[in-house]
Amino acid sequence: SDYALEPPRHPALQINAKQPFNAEPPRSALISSYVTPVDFFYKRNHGPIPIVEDVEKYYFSIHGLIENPKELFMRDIRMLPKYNVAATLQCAGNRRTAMSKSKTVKGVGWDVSAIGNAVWGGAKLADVLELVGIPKLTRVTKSGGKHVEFVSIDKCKEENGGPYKASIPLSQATDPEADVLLAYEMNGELLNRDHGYPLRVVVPGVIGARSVKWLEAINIIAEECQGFFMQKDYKMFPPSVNWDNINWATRRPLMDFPVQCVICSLEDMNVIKPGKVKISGYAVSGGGRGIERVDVSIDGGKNWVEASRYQKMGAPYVADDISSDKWAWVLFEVTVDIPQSTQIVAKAVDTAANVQPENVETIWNLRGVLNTSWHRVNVRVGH
Ligand code: MTE
Ligand code: MO
Repeated sequence: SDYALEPPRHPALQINAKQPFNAEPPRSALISSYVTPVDFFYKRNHGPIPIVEDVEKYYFSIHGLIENPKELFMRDIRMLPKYNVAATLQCAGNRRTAMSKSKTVKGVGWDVSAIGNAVWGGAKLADVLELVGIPKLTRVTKSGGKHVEFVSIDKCKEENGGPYKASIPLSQATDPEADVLLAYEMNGELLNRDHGYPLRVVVPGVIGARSVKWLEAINIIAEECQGFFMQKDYKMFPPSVNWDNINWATRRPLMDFPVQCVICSLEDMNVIKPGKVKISGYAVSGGGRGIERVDVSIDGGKNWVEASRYQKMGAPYVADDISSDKWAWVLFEVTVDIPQSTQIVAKAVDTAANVQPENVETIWNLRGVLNTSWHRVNVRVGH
């Protein structure tokens, strides 16, 4: 079958779907290091993993509304200045299983680990586009191009056997500060097959769906990409919209993700001993907004204490040339005294003072995207 040549994967991953392969690490793995090891990084696919046999022969084309279409090889990309960008990738479906418990949603179920923080190495898309004559900070090309579409090698059933694709605005693609990469490295290693070998897009601060893996072509287009994952998926509808009355055209494709925060040191309904407990997890916001504060409650959200936050390089990968951590998550921790069975809650505030919704019901949507409600874990205190 098409799935006969899938790459090996770590046995500790929780598999949410086999074909296409969708898996996440145990939540505890996310807080054991600031940079998520590649083996434990969630894998989100819509088709079989493509095989690129000969990287020397691999190329992608840049075409569409530009004067000089071009084919670029890996050596052309490697010749450009290389940047290491620490960026958290999060699937819009992260925490979908919990949303489905409120009322059923459609989509692959995910616990809290459809997210990871990696150091991506590659060329800036802004530099690549300059190679084909599009200057930095361009909003529209002479021939009317306003969006940059990424087309993949992989094939998926949602596209009727066509390639996975997505687009971002040209203004973002040509902005060096947006740090959009064509990445060939992840955590200092050659990108592996699961994560887009030999070349993928990384759009920091934006839902994972726009970071197209296994790049086949870049298309400069006038309107945003009309592909399934831009137009018929990955949009957020109000709770009143169901599968009978949905009108996809009324909503924009999701781009920046909102502020998110999750406790990773506890599973729901862990039994713990009474006394001091360290609560830890991750917090992140989209669009380059940092985390201003993480609040933790040990009484279901009545009283709060502030957790401490950190971003520190360490194993498995240390880089000294990362210019900014604004696209990366913070890990948080706080030690609290828990005398009896209770509900522990965490929520974050980003640097634009955005806060998270208290309950999942208010943000319920039929596709189960962007569950950023306060994260709650129930613990039972036993002896
Ligand atoms: N790119 C291709 N070509 N095919 C895909 O199925 N999935 C997207 C995105 N890029 C996908 C893709 C989605 S929905 C997410 S969340 C991220 O890749 C996941 O990236 P990862 O598997 O490296 O964690
Ligand atoms: Mo995703």
